[in-house]
Amino acid sequence: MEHIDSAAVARLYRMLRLIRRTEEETARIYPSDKIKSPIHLSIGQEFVAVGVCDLLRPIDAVAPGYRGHAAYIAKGGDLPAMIAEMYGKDSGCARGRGGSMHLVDMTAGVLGASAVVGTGIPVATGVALAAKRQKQGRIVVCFLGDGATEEGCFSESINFAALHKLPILYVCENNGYAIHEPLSKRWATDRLCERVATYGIPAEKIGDGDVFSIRAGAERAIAGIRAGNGPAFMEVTCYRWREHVGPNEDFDQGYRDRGEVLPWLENDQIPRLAAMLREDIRIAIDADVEAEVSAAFAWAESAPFPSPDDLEAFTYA
Ligand SMILES: Cc1ncc(C[n+]2csc(CCOP(=O)(O)OP(=O)(O)O)c2C)c(N)n1
Ligand SMILES: [Mg+2]
Repeated sequence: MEHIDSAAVARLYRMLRLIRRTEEETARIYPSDKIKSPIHLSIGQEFVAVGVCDLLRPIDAVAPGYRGHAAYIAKGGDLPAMIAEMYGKDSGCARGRGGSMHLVDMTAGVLGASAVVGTGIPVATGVALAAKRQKQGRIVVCFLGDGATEEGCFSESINFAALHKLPILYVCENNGYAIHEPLSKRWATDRLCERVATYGIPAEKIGDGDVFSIRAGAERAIAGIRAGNGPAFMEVTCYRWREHVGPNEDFDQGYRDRGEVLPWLENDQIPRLAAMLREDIRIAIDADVEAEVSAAFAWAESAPFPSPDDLEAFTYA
């Protein structure tokens, strides 16, 4: 591991911890039914969004999928507005109409997510086309699951982005499953990066679950994108610790074995980075994160629901 400065460790640790604690709190509250939307937690996968988004500037954009809490928070999306959105409140980031799968914060550069697998890919590609034409140096990062690579729009979009040299980084969070279906039942080969490379763009797999490796990989990819060389692709191996949708574990469901998660628990980047920090710094970060998370939930809880008079607002017809 190359030298990493302590400010970067503290920054990455804080973000990992903020996302983890937000999602743990979401899972804890979920059975109370105060959270009105389905939730797809990224617990265990946070390091992907954190490593990549650490390199982005406010003007850059990210496109999260429906498992999007980590990308939203890591890009600087408003946390109280995200929690209020899950509570169905009017002050939610989508005015309480969308829930967890439809996060958006255009001020922070978080493009609106959707519940439909893969839909962020062509949208992010279109935003990258606009960014290229606007010539302000803006780049786009599109997060997608391994399942989303099976949608036709994935191939169409990367071909288009490669042809037009668009400033976009596609990041595939390969957690090995689409709902309960493992890769072995879906892909004839797992050589995803080779498939993508044939479109004429650099494609790198990061398989060690190390937030610094991901950050370094993203740094290489983004350097090329910012230099005007066109798109790049990263495949990051990760693992979903909880059930596909909902707050619980699901190792009793018969489609995967608890043994699969053990190396990932061992590799958890949060205690790893905590151990790299000076004790007093870590304690201060933890306290700060707890305060931020509880304030966000308290604000969401006390916020008003949308008025019934607004039932037909924001509809096209
Ligand atoms: C177009 C479409 N097809 C099917 C579904 C049902 N569905 C919801 S999530 C999902 C799995 C997607 O897996 P992946 O892209 O690997 O993301 P992960 O859930 O693992 O993060 C499917 C098939 C959907 N929402 N949209
Ligand atoms: Mg998946």
